[in-house]
Amino acid sequence: MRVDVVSIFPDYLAPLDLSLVGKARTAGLLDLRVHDLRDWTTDRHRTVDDTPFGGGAGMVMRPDVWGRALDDLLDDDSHLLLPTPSGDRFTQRTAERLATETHLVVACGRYEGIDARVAAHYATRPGVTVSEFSLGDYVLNGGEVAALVLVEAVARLLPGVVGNPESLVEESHGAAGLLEYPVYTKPPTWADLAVPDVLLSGHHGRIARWRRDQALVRTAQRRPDLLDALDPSALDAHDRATLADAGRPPHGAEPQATEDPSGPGGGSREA
Ligand code: JB8
Repeated sequence: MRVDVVSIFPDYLAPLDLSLVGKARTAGLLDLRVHDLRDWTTDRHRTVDDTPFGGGAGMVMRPDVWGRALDDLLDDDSHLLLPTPSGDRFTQRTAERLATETHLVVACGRYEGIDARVAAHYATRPGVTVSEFSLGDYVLNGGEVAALVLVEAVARLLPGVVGNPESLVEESHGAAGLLEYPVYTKPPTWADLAVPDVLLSGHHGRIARWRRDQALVRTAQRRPDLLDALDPSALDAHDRATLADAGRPPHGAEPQATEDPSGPGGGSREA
């Protein structure tokens, strides 16, 4: 995969030389290039911004400078990604889709953002997809941190980047739609805290069930919104019982009986 990142602070992207992403690059699995937007300025002061039409605070990035950069970098099969607080939420599903593509170009805005005609113009160019994306509901000073997040989330999904592909399938926000279970290693007691006995038992079936229950209860307690979004077919009867015990029956489950005046057997349960 080829990725181009354009920024007025290219040094902000230095962490992409390190760790897993750095290894993916040196291994030839990821062709990542970071560019200085000012390389596409034409004036003596290398100006990238100007005052907003209509007035208001701050400065806006000029479309002509961005246009020269993007005309150089985009090809006939490119995805232009624009970090912005008003974009679509970036999720693991977004990363999974992007990991199947051939060329990503990330345009990092600063100040009050990039002139809106840039996204509009490239959205009409054949062979180019434009996506505006946001990491979450908070405001950064520019798109660079979002570009770092995007590249790391996508790069680790590229074939051959993560040594053991099994570590990709079990993790939080994977296909299961649940948070990860808690993990432990040696020593078996630390700070007066013991590792749960089941994990030392060697009973692989019981361990798998305990981990699944932990994932369900944690998700119910911490991220009930994820449970509401779950495909009901992702939960079996044991899963539903675990969630009911946690006080969070899954969406669409019948409400839990509290006090039934008709007594046992007199309720609505079917035969
Ligand atoms: C100027 O919060 B953000 C974000 C903030 C920004 C720009 C881009 C992204 C450009 N401020 O994701």
